[in-house]
Amino acid sequence: MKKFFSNIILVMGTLIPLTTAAETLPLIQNVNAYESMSLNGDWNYIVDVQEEGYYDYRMNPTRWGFFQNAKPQRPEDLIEYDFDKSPTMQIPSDWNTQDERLFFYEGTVWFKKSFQAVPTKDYRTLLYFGAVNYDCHVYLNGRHVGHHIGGFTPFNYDVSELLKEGDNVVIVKVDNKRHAEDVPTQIFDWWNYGGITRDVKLVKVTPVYLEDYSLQLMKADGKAKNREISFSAKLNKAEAGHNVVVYIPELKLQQQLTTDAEGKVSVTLKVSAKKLQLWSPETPKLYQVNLSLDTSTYTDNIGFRTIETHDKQILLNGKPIFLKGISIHNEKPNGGGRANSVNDAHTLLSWAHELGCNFVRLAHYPHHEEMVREAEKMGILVWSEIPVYWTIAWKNTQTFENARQQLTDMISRDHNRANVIIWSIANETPHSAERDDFLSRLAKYARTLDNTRLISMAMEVTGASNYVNRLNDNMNQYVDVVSFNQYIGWYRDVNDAPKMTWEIPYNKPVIVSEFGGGAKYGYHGAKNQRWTEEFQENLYIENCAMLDKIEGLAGTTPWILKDFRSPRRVLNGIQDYYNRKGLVSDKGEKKKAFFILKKWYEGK
Ligand code: GCB
Repeated sequence: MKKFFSNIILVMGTLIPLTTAAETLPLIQNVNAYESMSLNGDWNYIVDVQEEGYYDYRMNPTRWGFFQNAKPQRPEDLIEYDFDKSPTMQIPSDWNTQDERLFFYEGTVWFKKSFQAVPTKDYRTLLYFGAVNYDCHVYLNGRHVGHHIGGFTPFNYDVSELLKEGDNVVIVKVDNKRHAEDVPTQIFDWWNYGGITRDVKLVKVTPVYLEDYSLQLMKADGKAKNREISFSAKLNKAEAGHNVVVYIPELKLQQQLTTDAEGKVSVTLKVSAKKLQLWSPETPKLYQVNLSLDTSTYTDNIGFRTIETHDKQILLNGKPIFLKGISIHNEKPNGGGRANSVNDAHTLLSWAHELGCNFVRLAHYPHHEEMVREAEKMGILVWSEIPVYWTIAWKNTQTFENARQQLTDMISRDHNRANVIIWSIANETPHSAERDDFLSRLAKYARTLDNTRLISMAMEVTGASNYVNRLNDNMNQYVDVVSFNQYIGWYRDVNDAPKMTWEIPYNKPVIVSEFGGGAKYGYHGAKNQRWTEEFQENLYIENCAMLDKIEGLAGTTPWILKDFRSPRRVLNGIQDYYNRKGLVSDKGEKKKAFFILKKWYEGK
């Protein structure tokens, strides 16, 4: 019976191709400004180890897959799955911390959510996902909506043609298996949390809407009486004659514009320098900006600041700033699991604030949008990164396209955030001509998307002898800020930090994007005893003193704020699958080194 039934599937599957019935759209800017219906909450899920919900027994995609959400119609019908009888999981979340059977699981899980909708003819509906890790197929009412890869960036589809009045079913196949040609690649030092990890919603838009807009303060001489804000916007359609108004009530700035044939507008707004309060860590001022398109209005809160470099200095609003930073993973503050709420963001950033930070490195991939927005409200500058990490498949064109898409989506989501000052294109990548080609193309591409911010990447120190550390990376010419990770006192030269000297032969600002060492909270001993808080404390004392000797040091982001889950950290009783380099434990307890860094930052 089973065999016969499977054959039919095979025949049917080959005869009728699986087509995509919705349109993948460029990311909508400021999705929160739109009326939407949240699809967060309980979703049924089925763990599908061999992907039988997608492939038939000859490994051909089957049209009878789980996305059909099939139900027996007659008593004799054989259907070997039932979403409605399957367990539920709270979305957004990662499956690893929601179901103990899935703690180490890497593979496919299907998710299903039923919901009611009342579509109207005057509006279109976008199905929006904040992030899904890693590879997903989305289906609505049995039809394929789209395929997305990349675990940390948002995406949206126009599902208007598939949405029905009344009952609807969205099904998502999520696969987080690792592959050498993916971004990130097969190995990385963080937990590969799978699932629908960020918000899901249905967003109501007018048929013509503001797909993207940008407001950016132009650089100017410190003595300039007037400042210029450049505004540009783009519709989702290349249509002329639409009315766009940009209005900043507090500055009494208003401009009415009409779209050109490409559906675009742009203008330079002038404001007196005295009236404009600049965004900075001390005064994280955001202005309410009202945008309207024909009869619809949208609101955003936007800050105005400039960021640039001059020789070895980073200048915020024209003045040198030392970036007192800390690296952070996008993990919940208490215990593991993907962070996905404003509260998670607030707790993590409050610890950074307490450390005295004015800067965070959001490693090693784009964090959830609330993390960036919360940091912006709290006056914390941001380094944002894509997961081009370690050994990427540099020669593979699809890998490059994947990285490029993740960069595009990171920049499109956050390019109106005043606190984001650095786009990072990579972390600790091994030198080769292919890598230089890949990364230099990415850097140049990033500049075409945003020429107002700084480009960087976390490099490595490659030449070190007789305590002389030399940075020598061909990528120096493509970045604005030369950043590198170094682990003196942990992976290298324990207790030799005082002897180290540094040669960074580039006239660009320098950020030490990582340093640190592991300690288990509450484990005490001598300062040369690995894993004790005292060892880590001493490492910070010696490293901070050493860093003070680096010429042109413009900032640091030590590794890392909080202990985080990693499958590479297997030492029983100490690591227990946590990277222990946190200044606070996985439960939020502060280790001794926290206070060393805090003190060093107080003096900066
Ligand atoms: C690094 C990596 C970071 C690791 C860290 C470590 O250089 O950039 O992702 O977690 O070292 O703890 O070894």
